[in-house]
Amino acid sequence: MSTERRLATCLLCEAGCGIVVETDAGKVLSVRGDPDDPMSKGFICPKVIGMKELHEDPDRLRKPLIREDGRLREAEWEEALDAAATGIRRIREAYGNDALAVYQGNPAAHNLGLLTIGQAVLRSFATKNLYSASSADQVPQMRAAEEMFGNPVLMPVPDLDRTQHLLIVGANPLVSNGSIMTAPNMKARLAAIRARGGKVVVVDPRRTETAEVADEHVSIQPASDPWLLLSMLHVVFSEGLARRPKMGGKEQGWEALERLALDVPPERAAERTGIDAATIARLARAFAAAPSAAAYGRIGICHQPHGTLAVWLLYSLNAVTGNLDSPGGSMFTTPAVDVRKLVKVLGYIGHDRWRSRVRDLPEVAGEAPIATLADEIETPGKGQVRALLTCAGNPVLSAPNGRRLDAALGRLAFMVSVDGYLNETTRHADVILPPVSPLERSHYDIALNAYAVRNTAKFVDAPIARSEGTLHDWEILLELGLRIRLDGSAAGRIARRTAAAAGRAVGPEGMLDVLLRTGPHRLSVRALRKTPNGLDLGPLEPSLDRILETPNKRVRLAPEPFVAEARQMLSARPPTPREHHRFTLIGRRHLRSNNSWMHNSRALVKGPERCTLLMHPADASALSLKSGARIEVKSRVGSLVALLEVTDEMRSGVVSLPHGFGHGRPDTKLRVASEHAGVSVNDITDDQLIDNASGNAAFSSVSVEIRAVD
Ligand SMILES: Nc1nc2c(c(=O)[nH]1)N[C@H]1C(S)=C(S)[C@@H](COP(=O)(O)OP(=O)(O)OC[C@H]3O[C@@H](n4cnc5c(=O)[nH]c(N)nc54)[C@H](O)[C@@H]3O)O[C@H]1N2
Ligand SMILES: Nc1nc2c(c(=O)[nH]1)N[C@H]1C(S)=C(S)[C@@H](COP(=O)(O)OP(=O)(O)OC[C@H]3O[C@@H](n4cnc5c(=O)[nH]c(N)nc54)[C@H](O)[C@@H]3O)O[C@H]1N2
Ligand code: SF4
Ligand SMILES: [Mo]
Repeated sequence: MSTERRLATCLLCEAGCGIVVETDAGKVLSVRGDPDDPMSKGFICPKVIGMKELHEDPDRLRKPLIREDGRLREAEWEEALDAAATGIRRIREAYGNDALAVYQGNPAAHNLGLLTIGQAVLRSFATKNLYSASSADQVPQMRAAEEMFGNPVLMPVPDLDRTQHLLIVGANPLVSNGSIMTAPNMKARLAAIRARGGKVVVVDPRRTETAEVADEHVSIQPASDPWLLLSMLHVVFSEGLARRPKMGGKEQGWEALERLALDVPPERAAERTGIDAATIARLARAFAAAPSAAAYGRIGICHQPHGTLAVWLLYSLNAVTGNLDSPGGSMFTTPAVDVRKLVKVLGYIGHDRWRSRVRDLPEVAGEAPIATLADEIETPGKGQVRALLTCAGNPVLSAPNGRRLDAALGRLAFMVSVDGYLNETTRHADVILPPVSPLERSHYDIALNAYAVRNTAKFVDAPIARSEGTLHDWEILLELGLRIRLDGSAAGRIARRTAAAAGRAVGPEGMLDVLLRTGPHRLSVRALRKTPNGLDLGPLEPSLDRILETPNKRVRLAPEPFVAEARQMLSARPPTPREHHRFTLIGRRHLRSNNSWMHNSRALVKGPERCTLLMHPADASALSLKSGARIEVKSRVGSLVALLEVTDEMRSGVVSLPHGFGHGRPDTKLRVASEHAGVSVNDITDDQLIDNASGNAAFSSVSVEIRAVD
C-alpha cells in the first residue's frame, strides 16, 4: 500500500470545510475533517462522503458525448470540441451573438477555473443572453448591495462569532450549512451565541431545523417580509431606538426611510404577515436593545415578488440600529482576492443597461433572468435564442416552469453542455463535455471567502492527479472559445495553438496569483502553499469607509426605486381570503442533498423518502387527507402528483416541496437518482412570478390548489 494523505476542500456547499483525503493509487480510501483548517477545525457534515462518491460514480462521464443520428455516443476530445465549436459558430455567424445563450449553474461558484478563465471566455461571447442560477438565488441581494453600497458584491455577512442577537429571516443554515455566510459547523456557532447569553430568532413559514435550536420561531406568511421589516423599522424609529451617531454623516436617506416606515405600524403589518403586532414590536425592541445584533436573510427573502425590498429593509434594519459594519453586527469581509475589483473587470457592475427581448426585463450584473430563457428560445424574431451552452447547471430542474424550459431546450438548433452528468438538462445537448472530478483539481474559493464570517485564505493542489485524457472545466471552455473564434484554416490553427498554450501557461493558478498579489493581504499562491491547511487572516473589521463605492461615499438607506416600489406595495389591494384547498407553495432543502445533483450517491439518498409535500395537520384534516396520501398539486402552469407528509412544522395555508427532484426522465444516466426520482417542484413554479427589482424567480409565492387523487 502506498497510502497518501492530501489536504483538500469540500466543494459541496458554501462552508468549504477543510478535508484530508486518503488515497491509494488514485483510489479514495477515506475523507475526513482537517483539524488544522483554521475555519472548519475538523468539522465535516454527512454530505462530505459525496466528494468520494462523485469521484467514483460509474455514471459520471469520463469522455465527451456527441449526438449522431439522434443518439449520444462517446467521442475523443478533438472531435467533440470541434463539433461543439462548429455548431455554435454556425449559429453565431448566421444569427448574431445573441442567438447563443449561456447558462451557468451554481457549482461554477466553487470552481477556481470557471471563476477565472471560464468567466473570461463566457463573457467574451458578448451575448445579451447570459443566464445563471444567480437569478434563481441571490440577485436581490446584489441589487440591494449595489444601490446601498455601490457594488453588487458588497453583501454584508453576519459577524456570527461575536453577535449577541441573530435574527434569521428566510434561511435555514443548519441544513444549508450557511449561505453568503461561510461558516462551517453552524450548529456549534449558533449554540455558542446562546451560550454567551445571546439570542437566535428565526422568522420562517416553517418551523425549520434551525428554528428548533433557536430561542424563538416566528411563523410568517410567505412573501410578506417587507411588511414585517418595515413595521420593525417603524418601532425602531417611533420609539427612539435608532442609533444614528455610529453612522453619523456616512449615510443618506435616513429621513426618507423613516417617513416610509412610519406609515407601517405593526398593527398594519400584522394582517399581511400573520404575526401579531405585539410580537413585531417585541422583535424590533429586542433587536435594537441587544449589545450587538445581526439581521440575516437568504433564499426565503430572495424568492419573493418584492425580494429586493426585503433585502434592502433587512440591511437597513442593521444600519439604523448601529449594527452595520460594527463587530457583532453585519459586516464586510476583507478577502485576499478583492472581488470588488474582479467584478468590475468582468462587467458585473450595473443593471438595466439593456433589456431582455421578449419580456423587456432589465439586465442585472450583465445577466438576464433565468425566468425568461424559455421566452427567448420560443419567441421567433431577430435575436431569438437558437443555441445554448450550459456549464455546471441543471435549469430543467432548477428554473421556474422547468417543464416549459425542458420542452424549449428540445427545440434548440444546437446545444452544448459542460457537465459530468447526462441529466434532465444535458440530455438535450448535441455535445456533452465532461470535466475532471472535484478531487482532481486545485482549489481556492474566490467567491465564498468573500462571504466568510472570518477572513481566511486557503489554496490546495489537486488531491488526486487527474486521469489521462481528461480536461478541466477551464481548459474545455478555453479550447471551445478559441475554436469558436479562430477557424480551421492554417493561420487559424496556429493562432489557436499559440493562444491555448498561453492560456495554459497562465492557468487559473496564474490568474489567482495575480489576484492574490494585488489583493489587500498581498498574498501569493506560493505563500499559501506554505500554509496548506489555510491561513487565518483574523476577524471581520469595520471597513465601510474604505470600501464603500457609492458616488458620494455614503450608505444609501432609501434608494428611490426601492422607496417607489415600497409605496406601490403598500397601496396594492390586500389578498383575498384563502379558499380551503388553495395554498402558498414554498421550498426546502435537506442536509444530504444539494440542489439537483447529489441524488446519484447511494450513501446520500438512503433513508426515508425526501421529496414529500409538507402540510399542517389542520389543513390536512380540512381536506380529509392523511400522511402518505397521493395528492395533486396544481398551479397556473401545471400540476404534479406528490406524496403528502402531515406535520405541524408547517404554517397553516402553506405547503412545502423541495426542489432538485424529478429524475428518471428518458435518456438520462443517473441510475441511483432514478430510483429516488421524486417530482420536480419547478414543473409547477411560475416563470411569470419574479422579483420586481431584480428579476429573481419568486419561488415562494406560487399559489397552488391541492386535491386528493385516487
Ligand atoms: N423551487 C426552487 N427552485 C430553486 C431553488 C429553490 O430553493 N426552490 N433554489 C435555486 C438556487 S439557490 C440555485 S443555486 C439553483 C441551482 O441551479 P443549478 O445550478 O442550475 O442546478 P444544480 O442542481 O446545482 O446543478 C448543478 C449541475 O452542475 C454539475 N456540476 C457539478 N460540479 C460541476 C463542476 O465542477 N463543473 C461542471 N462543469 N459541472 C458541475 C452537476 O452535474 C449538475 O448538472 O436552483 C434554484 N432553484
Ligand atoms: N444541504 C444542502 N445545503 C445547501 C443546498 C442544498 O440544496 N442542500 N443548497 C445550497 C444553495 S444553492 C443555497 S442558495 C443555500 C440556501 O441557503 P438557505 O437560504 O439557508 O436555505 P433554504 O433551505 O433555502 O432556506 C430558506 C428558508 O426560507 C424559508 N422561506 C420560504 N419562503 C419564505 C418567506 O416568504 N419568508 C421567510 N421569512 N422565509 C421563507 C424556507 O422555509 C426555508 O427555511 O443552501 C446551500 N446549501
Ligand atoms: S458542511 Fe458538509 S457539504 Fe458543506 S463543505 Fe462542510 S463537509 Fe462539505
Ligand atoms: Mo443557490
